[in-house]
Amino acid sequence: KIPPVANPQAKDPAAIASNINYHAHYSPHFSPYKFEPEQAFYATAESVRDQLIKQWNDTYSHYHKVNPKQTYYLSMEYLQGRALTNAVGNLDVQDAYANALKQLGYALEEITEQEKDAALGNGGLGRLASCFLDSMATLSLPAWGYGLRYRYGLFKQLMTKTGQEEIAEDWLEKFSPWEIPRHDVVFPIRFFGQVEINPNGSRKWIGGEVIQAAAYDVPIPGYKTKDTNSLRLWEAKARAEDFNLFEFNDGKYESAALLHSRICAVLYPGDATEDGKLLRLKQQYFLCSASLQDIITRFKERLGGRDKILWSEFPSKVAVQLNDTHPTLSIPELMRLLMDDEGLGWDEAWDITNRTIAYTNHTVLPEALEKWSQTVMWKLLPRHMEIIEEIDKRVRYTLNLVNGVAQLHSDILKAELFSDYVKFADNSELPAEWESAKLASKQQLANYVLQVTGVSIDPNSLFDIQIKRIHEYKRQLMNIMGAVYRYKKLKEMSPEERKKTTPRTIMIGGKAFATYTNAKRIVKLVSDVGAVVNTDPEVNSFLKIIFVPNYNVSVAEVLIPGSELSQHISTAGMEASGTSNMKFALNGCLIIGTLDELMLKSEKKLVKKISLFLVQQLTKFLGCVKKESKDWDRKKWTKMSILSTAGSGKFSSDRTIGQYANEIWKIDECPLP
Ligand code: 26Q
Repeated sequence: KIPPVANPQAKDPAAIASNINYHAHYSPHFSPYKFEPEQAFYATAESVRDQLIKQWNDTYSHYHKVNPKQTYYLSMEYLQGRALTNAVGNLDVQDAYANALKQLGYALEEITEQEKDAALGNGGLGRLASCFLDSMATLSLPAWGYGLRYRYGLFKQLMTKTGQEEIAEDWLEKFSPWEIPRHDVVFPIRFFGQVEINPNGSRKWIGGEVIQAAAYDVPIPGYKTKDTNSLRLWEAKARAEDFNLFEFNDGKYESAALLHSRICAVLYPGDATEDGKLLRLKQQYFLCSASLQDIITRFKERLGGRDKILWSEFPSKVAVQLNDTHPTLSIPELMRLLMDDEGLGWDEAWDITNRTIAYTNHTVLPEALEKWSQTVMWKLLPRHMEIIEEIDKRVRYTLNLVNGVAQLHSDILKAELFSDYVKFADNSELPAEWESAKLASKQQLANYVLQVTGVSIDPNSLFDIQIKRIHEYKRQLMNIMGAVYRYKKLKEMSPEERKKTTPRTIMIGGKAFATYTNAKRIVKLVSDVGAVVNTDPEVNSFLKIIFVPNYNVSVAEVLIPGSELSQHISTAGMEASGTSNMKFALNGCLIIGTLDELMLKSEKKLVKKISLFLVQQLTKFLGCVKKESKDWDRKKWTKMSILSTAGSGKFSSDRTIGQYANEIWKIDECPLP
């Protein structure tokens, strides 16, 4: 009964329903005779995209006209998760779409669940990049993300009898309604080859192999603003002229051009320790070169009517932020482009590069820093190696400032900060409303756990959660040992004694790197311990242990709101900052964290080495756990929960990005009128 109408700016539910119906009929991805949830998702997403594209185009023309200083965030990873809920929320059309879908016979939640997570990242670093994109748009900042369009993102974790199995996550299996292929944006990327020295002394990188970087744009809407920025993802393509058809006819199908076009095939799934592999290095250079060529092209397009390029103005138009060491080849690449292509001298190029590029560090683990052999580097990027050696010579003895992800601020939770909020938390109606909101989230989480594991958990038990990549330094092992201890204690108790304990549901989730044997053994151990405890009728109403499979952004969106206690128990000195800790705190969850000596002694430059033994730590850990149970007096816990949310404003990524904009990038907002 609903007519299909192409009305991209539809705002009321009936018009939106018509637009969804239009896409179901005229977007050529599916048979128009089917309108099952999957088709309904794609048609809905395309309808939402209509709205995004208008704003996205307007934003681009606005930036083009105003020509503000713009930030470019370069990251090898973006953990975007699902886009539909985020888009309807940010466009403020959630109710309208829910209504429209109702007219078409669906609930919005049923449709949003159809979407696959875009998991082009591993963990904290990738998710931080995605949060930052969101905040940059929300704050109306002229700021874009650059990344790679991996054909396969992070693997999907399947739990089998033998533990974790990895299967490819085909996020592009059908297609992504959120990307716009930009056939007009293509840059050549060179690998290997040699350096040619001209009679005037200038140098040029020639020969080797050249492939194409092709752009795909993902619109990033902000919250309560029309500003819609871009995440530009590069895909590798072979150039037609590089196909040697004679060779191809001879049966040589694995031409260099074809091999190179696989650069973006897969995201490297290692989240901390990985050896330098040639393909990874190629990926990194591919991202840096394509993005910088694009940035320079845009700078030249926006000269404001002048025909002379004033390179000294470059840092007042461009800020580049490097997400960890992964895109640091941007530094010699910008130097190369400025010197070899644009003809600048070293000093001028170095001054521009220094004033343009900033770097954020995400790890304190030395083994997590990628190392490349000089032989490999000289072969793949000969001109860059010359530049790197020159930089090394010149800056070896100068101090360079970088910013870490976390400010060491041990006094943040001091009593004075919280004291302001005490009245607020004691307000008579608030605690009851707070508890009922938390209970509703716990119920949703319990439903989800039942759906994916078949185990039913009690929403009235304490929900104790540890979700993160599985790593020895993150000590999921200590957590599960604590759970085993708890189980043993419960077994020793009399039924009366058991009734006096606080019922608890321990949930652990996370992916283990495929070849990280110990991490995989921990995953298996957690699920095996769960299998014993959960089926023990004597204790299973007091303790349940769940391994939550396939932890990803969407799963986090269910787990974090339902949490009451979360575990951040990494070995002291090992975690750069953590990010989910802040999301838990914001959601009124109490966190148990490592007392990090390094943090307490941050003012002293030298910290004595602390050795840790698991057993010693476990005792302390169990001490904490005992205290939590005592605190599990509803009133007190609710108050702490309220204070936790109230005190976490500082950890908003909007605040972080606001500070980056002022202090590092020196960019202003550029809102659409
Ligand atoms: C390196 C080489 C080869 C292949 C992959 C990698 C690689 C990939 C991902 C190395 C590191 C990562 C991801 C690191 C990460 O997520 N770090 C986390 O970043 C958070 C945000 O700053 C911090 O809060 C966490 O403490 C830190 O662990």
